[in-house]
Amino acid sequence: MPARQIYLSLGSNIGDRAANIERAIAALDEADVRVRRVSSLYQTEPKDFPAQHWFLNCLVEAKTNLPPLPLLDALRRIEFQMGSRKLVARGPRRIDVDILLYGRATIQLPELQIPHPRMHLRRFVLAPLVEIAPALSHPDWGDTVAGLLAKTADCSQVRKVPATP
Ligand code: PH2
Ligand code: MG
Ligand code: MG
Repeated sequence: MPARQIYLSLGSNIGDRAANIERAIAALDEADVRVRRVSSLYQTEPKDFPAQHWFLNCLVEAKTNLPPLPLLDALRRIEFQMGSRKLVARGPRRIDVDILLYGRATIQLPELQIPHPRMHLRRFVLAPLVEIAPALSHPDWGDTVAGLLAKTADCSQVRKVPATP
């Protein structure tokens, strides 16, 4: 299978959030997910389940030979090995790694939907994605990610963390 370009959203709101994201990115490389680009970190207001700490989120572009479901398994393993447990749906998480896009594929399985069905509703996904791939589009959208960000109804707060020199 040829390597596919994928986009992953990473988030953490428990413990040392920046260290958690850094560790997960390092673990991706060991799981046959070759990281190509990483966005800035963003401080983001919690969505869907408001009574929790703010998240740090970032976006990763990578290449992988793993088919979609083995990729999902590899990401679940990274989350589990880092001690991340999903106690509440959309609640607090040490690390969460979600697949947004897998090449130009559309996947509708109970355990995996690609493109991620809520990504256009999430400024914490779109803002870092626009930073690394503004012109990216998918056949299901008829729009670029920059267009999705311009049109999103989500007005939750997303603040880019300035790079440390
Ligand atoms: N993840 C969720 C639910 N809400 N909010 C923000 N800001 N960032 C996230 O990564 C996030 C969320 C479920 O995975
Ligand atoms: Mg998530
Ligand atoms: Mg997840």
